[in-house]
Amino acid sequence: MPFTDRAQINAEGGMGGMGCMSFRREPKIPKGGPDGGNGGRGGRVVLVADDQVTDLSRFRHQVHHRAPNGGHGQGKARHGHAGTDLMVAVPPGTRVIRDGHVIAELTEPGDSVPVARGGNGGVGNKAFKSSTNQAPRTTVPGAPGEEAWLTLELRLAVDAALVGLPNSGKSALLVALTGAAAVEAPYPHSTLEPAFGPIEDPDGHLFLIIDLPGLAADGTPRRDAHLEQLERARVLIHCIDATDPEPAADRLARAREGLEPFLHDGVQEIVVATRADEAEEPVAEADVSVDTQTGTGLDALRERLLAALLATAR
Ligand SMILES: Nc1nc2c(ncn2[C@@H]2O[C@H](COP(=O)(O)OP(=O)(O)O)[C@@H](O)[C@H]2O)c(=O)[nH]1
Ligand SMILES: [Mg+2]
Repeated sequence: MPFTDRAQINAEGGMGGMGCMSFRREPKIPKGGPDGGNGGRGGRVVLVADDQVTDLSRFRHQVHHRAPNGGHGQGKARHGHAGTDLMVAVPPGTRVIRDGHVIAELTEPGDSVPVARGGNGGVGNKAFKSSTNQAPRTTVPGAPGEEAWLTLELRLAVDAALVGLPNSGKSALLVALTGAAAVEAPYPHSTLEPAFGPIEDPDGHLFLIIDLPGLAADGTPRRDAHLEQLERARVLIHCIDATDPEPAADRLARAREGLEPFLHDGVQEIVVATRADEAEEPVAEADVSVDTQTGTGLDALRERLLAALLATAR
């Protein structure tokens, strides 16, 4: 399933259970009073961030999420049980939007937000007994649960992003920096799919790097390319092909223009000339030159990247 960072879901709280109409019936008590119990309240729908979930793709086919109903009241003044909450797992980094307003950001695993209340339980006839009405036959049914349409937007907590024009060596660099296994994993078939990999500093802190193949050759953002995932990136690793005869400054400017709408203030950029092994001359605009064939420049890049990540630490 392709990487999905946006979804619409419908959440509905459970119905409240019905109030019960019942009269006490026992052999030695001919005229027992009303003893119908109340209904339980319906369950809520609660979104909870779970780090086992990596994106929003499951919601393409699971749109409706309805919590269990409350139990019905019963005779002998027994109340119905409350409906259990329906916990819906979403990836950490999910923003929850209702009626155009952000109602929650579920950043850390375990963060949660109720999105649809359960309906109130009904009222049994026992509750209507009064001095003037000893045998009420009145009950109140359970109320329907709250219903809401929600937009979910995933903004991954990526630390750095590999960006650049197509064929600028992003994928090869992600593999070289973070290890191929991480890259091959979830979305191998489309060139528009982001790939991920971790990089570790000497203290063992992990930083997440994303490879975002989102620009067309002319520098314009491609549709459905998930460039919104740049929102949390603090460092851009801007790749530029050192073997391309077109002036590097022009290519950099083109890519920067396309990326601009997706960047926030304070993001740092490291310009990396790739395929240095095949290049005739070095790229003057580059901060680092690398070549994934022999590994030249990778340590220098790693050092620079970690320094930039620490300088911009969240
Ligand atoms: N010789 C050489 N080839 C490279 C290097 N980095 C990438 N390539 C090749 O350049 C092409 C484009 O690289 P790729 O990582 O797919 O670019 P992307 O489109 O930006 O992800 C591929 O054929 C890579 O094998 C490098 O350092 N040296
Ligand atoms: Mg690629």
